[in-house]
Order: sequence, then C-alpha cells, then structure tokens
Amino acid sequence: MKNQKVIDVYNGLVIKFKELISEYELDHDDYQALVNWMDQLGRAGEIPLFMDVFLETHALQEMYKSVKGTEPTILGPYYIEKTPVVQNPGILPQRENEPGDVLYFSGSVKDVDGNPLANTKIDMWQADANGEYSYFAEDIPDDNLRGVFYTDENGYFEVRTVVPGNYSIPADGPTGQFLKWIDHHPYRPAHLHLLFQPEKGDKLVTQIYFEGDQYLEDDVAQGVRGTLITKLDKHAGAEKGLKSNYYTAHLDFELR
Ligand code: MBD
Ligand code: FE
Repeated sequence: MKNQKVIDVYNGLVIKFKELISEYELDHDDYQALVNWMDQLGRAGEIPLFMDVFLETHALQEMYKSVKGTEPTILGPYYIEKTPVVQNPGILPQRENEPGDVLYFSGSVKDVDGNPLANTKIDMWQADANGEYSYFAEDIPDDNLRGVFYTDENGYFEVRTVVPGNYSIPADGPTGQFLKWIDHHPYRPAHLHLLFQPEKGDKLVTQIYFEGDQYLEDDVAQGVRGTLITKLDKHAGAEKGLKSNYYTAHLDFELR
C-alpha cells in the first residue's frame, strides 16, 4: 500500500544526503564504510541502542518544542511492557539482597493546571546499582527493578527501590566504535525511567536524574532536562528501622 509519509521523508532525506556528500566531499569508500558499519550495527542487535542514544533526544526535542509541564525525554532501548503491578506505597521487584542504597522515590502527578491526577498508571524501570538492566544482563532475574503502580486519590505515589548506578552503554560493539570516532565516553548519569499514562490526557515518557551527578552535563544520550533533576537526600537508617542509611528523592510531575 502506498505510503505518502514514506515518500515525503525519503525524498527529503535524499536532498539532505546529497548536501552532506558535497559539503564533506564524501567518496565511494566513505559510502561503503557506512554500509559496512550499519550492517555490523544490525548484526550486533544494536540498532535500537544506537538510535536511542544518538537520535531519540533530538527527535523528541523537535516534536515537543514548547510543551508545558514536565519535559519528555528518551524512552531508551530497555523498556519492557507488562511488568508486575506493585502497591502504592510499594516496593519495586528486587532480589533479596539487592545491591545498592535503599531509595524511597516519591512524586505527585498533576495536570498543567495543578489538579491532582488520581489513578495515573506509572511504569518504572531502572538499572541496578551496577548499572545493569534486567532482561539485558544475564545474571539478573526478569522484572528486577521494573514495575507498574497507580497514583492514589491525591495523585501521589511512593516506591521503594535502590539508587541506580551510573550507566555505561555497551562500548565494545559498533556503537562503541562510533563513540571512539566521535571521541565521546559511553556514560549516562544515573536515572530512573518513568512512563505516565493518565486516565485522560497525554502520556509522558520521561526520566529523573540526581543533582551532583558527574555526567549531567555530559550525558552520552543528551537526555537530561532541567525539570527532571531532583535531589538525593541521605537519612540515618535507624529512622526506618534499617541497618544502613537510606535516601529519599521527590519530584512533582505535571502532565499535559
Ligand atoms: C539507557 O539506559 C538509556 O536510558 C538510554 C536513553 C539509552 C541507552 C541506555
Ligand atoms: Fe536507561
């Protein structure tokens, strides 16, 4: 079936492609090197990784230039649908001795006029303290540090998890080769992924980051937005009957 969007985008791409070829004086060897590298990228299963690290942020910034409320950012390649539903307040699925510091992450969810959004579905997923995601690392049980919960009648939620580690994108394949070419490190700041689906209104795909993280300014995926940075507050464990200290972080979200 004919698809006009495909025709239009393809024609636009040809025009830009030709401009780049003459601007940078690319030759047939350069073209073949591109084809070869793209072939490697596909064979390594890294197309979603590459796209989400190097292009998704730019696509989103263009699509949502002047959004009100909390800014969207990268979904990334590690979202899994239909993870376990947890209570609110609740605990994100985790191993018995999950490594890392305990984190109570809470938030309120409102519309852009300040009305609380009760019963908003929230998907949350994150790397563990070592920067590894379940389903994408061999030694981690399925659904570890992934779950779905719903805001209460005041649009509030609280979930117990662990502080995520700094994350390095895989650096030993074709995406890593590209990083060497552009002379960039493979790190992202520590982050939590969140997908909000309110009963009415637009969904929001976003992430949160933590003040003071060394990679906020220099995220390989350029996913950081000002409205998404929160503070990690340290507390003495005795307050909650815990053996070690724990952290809290809070952010108020505004959905369109
Ligand atoms: C990630 O964990 C991520 O969040 C993004 C955007 C890209 C690669 C890995
Ligand atoms: Fe991530």
